[in-house]
Order: sequence, then C-alpha cells, then structure tokens
Amino acid sequence: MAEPSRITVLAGGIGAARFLAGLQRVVPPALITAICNVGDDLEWLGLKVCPDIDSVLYTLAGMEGTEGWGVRDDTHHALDALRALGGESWFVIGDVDLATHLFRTERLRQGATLSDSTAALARAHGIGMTVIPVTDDLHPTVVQTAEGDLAFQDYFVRRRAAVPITGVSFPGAATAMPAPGVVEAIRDCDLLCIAPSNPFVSISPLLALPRVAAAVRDSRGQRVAISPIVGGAAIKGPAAAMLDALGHEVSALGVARIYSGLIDLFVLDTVDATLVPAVQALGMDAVAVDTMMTGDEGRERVARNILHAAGFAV
Ligand code: FO1
Repeated sequence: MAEPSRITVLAGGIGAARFLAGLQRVVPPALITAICNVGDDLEWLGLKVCPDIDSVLYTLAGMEGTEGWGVRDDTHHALDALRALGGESWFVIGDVDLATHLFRTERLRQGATLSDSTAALARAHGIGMTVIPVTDDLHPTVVQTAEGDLAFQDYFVRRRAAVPITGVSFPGAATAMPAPGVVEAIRDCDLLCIAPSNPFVSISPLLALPRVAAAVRDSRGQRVAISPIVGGAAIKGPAAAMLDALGHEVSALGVARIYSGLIDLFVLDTVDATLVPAVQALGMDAVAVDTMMTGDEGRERVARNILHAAGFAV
C-alpha cells in the first residue's frame, strides 16, 4: 500500500469541512487541497460572505459554530444593533464572523482575487492545507422553485428551505474560469475525493464549470465519492429533500447514480452495506465503512476509513 502524496477534495460546506478536518489529522496538511463551492456566496450589506469557504476555514481552525457554520460562542452585538435600526437581520452574522467578511471585502475592493483573500484568511488561521475557491468569478447557485428563482441563501435561510424546488441552475458556469491551481490540483493528484456534500448545490456547482468537469474526467488520481446520505437521510441540510424533489431515489444508491461514470469508488456508510452490490452494478467499486464524523476522533476515523478503502496506507 502506498502513502498518498497529493489529495484533492471537492468541497461543499459543513460535511466537507468535517471530512477535511479529519483528513488533516491523518496526512500532512501540506498534501491536501480543498476546492470550495462558491455557489452559496452572497452580498450581505455590501460585504462578500462565502459560507462554504468559511465553514471549511473555521472548522480547520477548530473554531466552527455548533451547527457547523459561523464561529463558536460568537456574540451578535452588531446584528442586534442593526436589527434595532430596522436593518435586515434574517441572515445571522456574528461579530467575529463579521471581521472575516470585512477583511475579505476590503481585500477584494483593493483588487485581490477571492483566491488571494482565501489564502490570506487560511494563513492567518494557521491552516496548513491549500484552500481554493473553485473560481474567482461570480458563480451563484440559483434554486428554481414553484415560486420562481431564488438565490441560494434566500431559499436556504430566508425561506428555511421550505419552498418546493424544481431544479437548480448555475448561470455563471458558462463564463466562470477555474481559479489558479484548481485544474492542476484535480488532474495531478493521487486521490480525488468528492466530500460527503450535497450533490446538487455543493458538488454540481463545481462540476458545472466545463474545465473542472474535464479535469475530473482526466484526473490521474483515484476518484472517490463519499455518500452524504446515510440510512436514507442527510446527515445535515436539504440533500434528502432535494433528491426526492428532483426525482432521485433518497438513498446512497440515488447519490451513486448521480456520480455514475465520473468516479472509481463510492463509499457508503455501514448501515447501507446492503446497497453495495447495486452501486457496483453501476460500474464502480463500492465499499461500506463507518462514515459518521462525530467529534475529532470520529472525523479522523472516517478519514482513515476512506484512505484505507481507496487502498492507501496511513
Ligand atoms: N445558516 C442558517 O441556517 N441561518 C443563518 O442565519 C446562517 C447564517 C450564516 C452566516 C455566515 C455563514 O458563513 C453561514 C451561515 N449560515 C446560516 C449557513 C449557510 O447558510 C449554509 O450552511 C451553507 O451555505 C450551506 O452549505
């Protein structure tokens, strides 16, 4: 068994952040590149907020909020004051989190790219792995609903994901270019992981960039996806409801079908072990391991399980 020398992870928000936190306990962080979704990004009172990038950064820095977003034990003085002024307060920004958005927005205003400002934030938090947005361009996820098109956070937070969805679209995909290093990291790794993230609104936005999809197809690494659906339910977020609404089976097999033709190995949780033959019948390897990332030890155990499943020694 070889040790991996370069691991790239296609990452959404919270599930990906926890997987990456486990991975950096098992292999040297310098070997890891996280490529982050920007489809959830929003402009909040003129500030650039990147929820998935920030969930990854805060989790890798060990300071994530209890729900996996924002900063643990953050205060909300600025938001409370804003609310008292009659300002918009449906999107909860804590005071420490606010500093991140101020820092990023100011960097962007001075001409830095999103990649530059993400690297600066990662450095400031002492993060050893490379964290890159999939693109430096605007590439929003639009959620199509019975009530019309909604920006992702409008759907997810303002409308509490309660509006029936009919599809998702990525209007920036045709023109957005992969950020520097994205294509190389995907193409030239030993192991390419699709994190246990929502396939529709976390991973699809990455694959919607034609050059990213081509790099995944051409990758010299083993391509492994980890199911975000365990026992027919999502660990976090609206993935199960979206599978159902968009006509897919609400199971790990339903997710495997979405990735069919793109990956070499699909990892399911042990509770879904009976689905292994059906996933293999799609033309990919499949293995069932413990994927529950509870606590630091759980995250580390899952990272080890995935690396073993992919045939790497750790
Ligand atoms: N999620 C919520 O459910 N409610 C919020 O008010 C909220 C605020 C928020 C602020 C900053 C941030 O980085 C993330 C935030 N999130 C919030 C999480 C976010 O909407 C989603 O978890 C991701 O976009 C999905 O990956």
